[in-house]
Amino acid sequence: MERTYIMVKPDGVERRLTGEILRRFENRGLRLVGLKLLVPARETAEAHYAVHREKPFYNDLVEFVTSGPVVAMVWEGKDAIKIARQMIGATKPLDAAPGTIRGDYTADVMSNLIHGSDAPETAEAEIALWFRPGELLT
Ligand code: IDP
Ligand code: MG
Repeated sequence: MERTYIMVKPDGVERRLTGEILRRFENRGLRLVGLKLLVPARETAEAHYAVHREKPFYNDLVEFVTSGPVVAMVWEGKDAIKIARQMIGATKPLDAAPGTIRGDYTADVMSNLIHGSDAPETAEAEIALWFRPGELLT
């Protein structure tokens, strides 16, 4: 069993795509073990995207992800990290295949609706960053 941090970004909440995204994860058979709606604090967003802090888009990215409410979630299942990344689709709009969340609902490289952890180590760090242990099912 594996856990992954998934977040509907402010554009996804604003566009009323939260239900559609939840439905896709439920249909795929992953188990929801944590869920909350919040406007991210700047420090949380900066820590979440720390790996990108030298990138030219970093400041805009932090601005974007703190611009409104997000839906923070933890999903559990066998190979949950890779399965979620597959469902989310590629970062570059041209590479985001139809049938993926990004490929079906966005063509913007930054406002791309959803985040998903990319590896077991980042999943663990992101879950700890966004959730207290008591907020997650066991
Ligand atoms: P990922 O979300 O698919 O893992 P990353 O490369 O980790 O993609 O980038 C994190 C986030 O930064 C992306 O989801 C997107 O919102 C934003 N981003 C990535 N590349 C660019 C870019 O070239 N311009 C603007 N924003 C970008
Ligand atoms: Mg990433």
